[in-house]
Amino acid sequence: MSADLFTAPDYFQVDDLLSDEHKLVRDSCRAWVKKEVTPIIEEYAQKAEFPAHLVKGLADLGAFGPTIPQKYGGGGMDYISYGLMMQELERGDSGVRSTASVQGSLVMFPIHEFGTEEQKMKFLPKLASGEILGCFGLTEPDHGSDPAGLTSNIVDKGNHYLLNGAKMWITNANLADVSVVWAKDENGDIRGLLVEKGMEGFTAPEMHGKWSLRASATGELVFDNVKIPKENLFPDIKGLKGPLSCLNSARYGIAWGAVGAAMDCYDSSLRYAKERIQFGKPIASFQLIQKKLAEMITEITKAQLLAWRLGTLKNEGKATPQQVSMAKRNNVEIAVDIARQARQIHGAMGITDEYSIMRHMANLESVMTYEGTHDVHLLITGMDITGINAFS
Ligand code: TGC
Ligand code: FAD
Repeated sequence: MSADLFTAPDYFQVDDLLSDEHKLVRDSCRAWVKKEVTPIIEEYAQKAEFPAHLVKGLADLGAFGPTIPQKYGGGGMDYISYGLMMQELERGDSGVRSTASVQGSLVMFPIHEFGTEEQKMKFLPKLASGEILGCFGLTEPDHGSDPAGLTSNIVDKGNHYLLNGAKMWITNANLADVSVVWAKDENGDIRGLLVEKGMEGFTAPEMHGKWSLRASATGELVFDNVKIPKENLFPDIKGLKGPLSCLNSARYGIAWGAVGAAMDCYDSSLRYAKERIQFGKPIASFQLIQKKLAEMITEITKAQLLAWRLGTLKNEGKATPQQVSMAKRNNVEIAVDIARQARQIHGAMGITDEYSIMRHMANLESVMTYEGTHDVHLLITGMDITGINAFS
């Protein structure tokens, strides 16, 4: 890959809306991505391997549980800092951001929100320091957009629960030391439990053959009469609102992260268009190229402002899940469009690993599907504004 010359666009002076602490967090994350991620990520994506050596650096940056209280090893930061981190990580690669999203929002968040004090003390500090990795198992082979129908189940056996079922498409499944798993109890209520690596009857094979998020590990979780100690159950949370409330936090991170991928595509396109000569002129002098670049920066600016405003609402405890859905859907969509336009601007070079464009484009196809598909988020907005459920 070419040298990382990334310069972040900021057309509406969003920087002025950030505190010194926000800028410090953003800049240290940006520098880390330049030093550690961009030099190696194409190679790992080409060989479809998770760059496990980045885990320690992510932890040192504070990317694992930035909003979790420091008492449990988290960063104790606000939601703007968290968002900026996700933006910078996804500027490097969506899979690197995924690792941070899953560890922080989908593993540490539920343990902090729903776990007992013992569960918090046992897992959170080690997750924050990257000593252990976690994963989040909601999706099943037959239940993706409709997790209410999930069939993984636990049966109360007196001194333990017996867990059966299977999860699919789980980020970091094969690497996880602890899996947050959602299964139904004998009353049909969805419950959350902590499944630990090495428990008898539990396997987590890696899935292969992805054209997207190739530098991120994805796998299955298979439970065959796994004995789960009673102390590994989240005691009080019941129903779909448990896993869905974790998604609010992760989807929020994606709303920022997608802006990072879009910025990288725009920045590379602007530079390439000014340098590439055709018909005796830089291609940036042609109106059709300028139209693409102008539309990219317009959409990035709107997405930055949407993410920032959502962050301030989250800091005030006022952001609704429906607002999160709108931001996730919009920002991923504009990022996918920008990656496609960027690929055209780069011509044939755009399909090579000299540039990050094609990798971002392929990654963003997964981002559009996971954490609720593009159309699921549209229907969430539709239901919010009409009061009518169009899902079923
Ligand atoms: P519905 O009847 O609407 O709701 C059931 C209960 O849940 C509550 N609720 C929420 N609570 C918190 N946050 C939200 N966002 C919530 N949405 C709903 C709701 O109030 C209700 O509570 P209660 O007390 O009345 O029981 O549920 P539904 O079955 O009709 O489904 C609604 C729908 C389709 C929106 C939901 O199922 C959905 O969001 N589906 C998409 C599934 C999804 O996003 N899966 C993601 C899996 S994890 C993942 O992809 C990780 S990728 C990781 C990475 O690498 O980054
Ligand atoms: P489906 O639900 O089968 O949807 C197929 C199509 O039908 C979509 O276009 C969808 O929008 C549409 N559709 C479905 N229902 C409706 C409706 N009512 N109205 C209109 N259209 C509808 N899950 C986890 O639990 N943990 C993870 O860590 C995780 N990581 C992932 C990593 C990757 C790389 C990927 C690709 C997925 C991951 N997922 C994870 C799963 C992800 O959340 C699901 O793929 C997603 O929720 C969609 O489910 P599905 O793929 O089964 O699609």
